[in-house]
Amino acid sequence: MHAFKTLGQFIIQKQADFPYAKGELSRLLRDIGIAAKIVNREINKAGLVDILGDVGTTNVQGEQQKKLDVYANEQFIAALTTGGECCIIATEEEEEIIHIQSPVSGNAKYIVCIDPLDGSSNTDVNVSVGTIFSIYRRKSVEGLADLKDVLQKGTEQVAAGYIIYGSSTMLVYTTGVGVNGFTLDPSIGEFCLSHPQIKIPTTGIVYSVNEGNYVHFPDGIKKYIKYCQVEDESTNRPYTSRYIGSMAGDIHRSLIKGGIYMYPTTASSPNGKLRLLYECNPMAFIIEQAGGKATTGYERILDIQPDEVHQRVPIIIGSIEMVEKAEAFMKEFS
Ligand code: AHM
Ligand code: MG
Repeated sequence: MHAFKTLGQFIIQKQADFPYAKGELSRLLRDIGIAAKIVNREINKAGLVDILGDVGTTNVQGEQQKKLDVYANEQFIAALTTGGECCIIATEEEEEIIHIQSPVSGNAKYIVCIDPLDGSSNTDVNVSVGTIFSIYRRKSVEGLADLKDVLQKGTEQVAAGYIIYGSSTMLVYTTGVGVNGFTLDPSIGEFCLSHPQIKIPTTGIVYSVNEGNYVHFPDGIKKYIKYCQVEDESTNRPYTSRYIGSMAGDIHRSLIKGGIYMYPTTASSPNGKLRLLYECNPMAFIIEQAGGKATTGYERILDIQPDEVHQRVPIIIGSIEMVEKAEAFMKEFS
């Protein structure tokens, strides 16, 4: 008989990595896995029911909210609230952090930063979207946790992960001891371990960037893109270009096959587009844990001290040799 391991079984087994853990983090990860399955179900039938398109409201960054954005946001908040392990949620969809003050979570010790549905402009056209999350332990010891507990450096993350709702649905996460990937088996409704101990190749042949913004990129990025396009047999150039427009999907491809993903500064986004707390930090933690690298071009992503919840940063992330090459171009030309 083919033995498989479910996410739930794996999480419990891995609790042994944290001898003093009382199981709260395990329960928190389990809750996220359950919400992901509910969101997955809704995304799968999105074409069938009246759930595509805009709600007509805008979120804190002035972007049109999609019905599925709102749905996913509600599901993750509900799962984290009832789970009782989380005291604050910071979500892309809400300007203010959410204090969970239910009797069970009044003194809970974890903070969750989450982008409930990333790349959601892709849902109307049946292209992969994702959920990205990051978990911190609260630092304050007395009273209610507050904003300071949320504004921690990425190096303080205790866990991070993403879910891709793609041709199959996958959950990938790290607790700081390697990266493991699980694929949802729809016939049994369980995430099953399919990609144990993922290591990102040290180099690859794919670069991923929205080249439509080329004229607005810093010179270092422009020069690096040109480098990717030059013919050179010894380094397998010209590289291939791939861009889904769904961060989790684009970075997942690099994680499995090797590659580089960039969202640099542009004229319209002088700090880059992607958010530090619930997009860049979790992806950076995962990629570093798999042996890759994540930088702004000048600074390690995980070392940035956040000043605000929805802060944006430029990012270059992926296979270590490719990221270091892009960094060298940034140093020389930008
Ligand atoms: P979102 O959180 O509003 O969905 O935006 C994040 C997404 C990323 O998944 C993706 O990599 C990027 O935005 C694409 O942006 P662009 O369309 O500017 O290339
Ligand atoms: Mg997003």
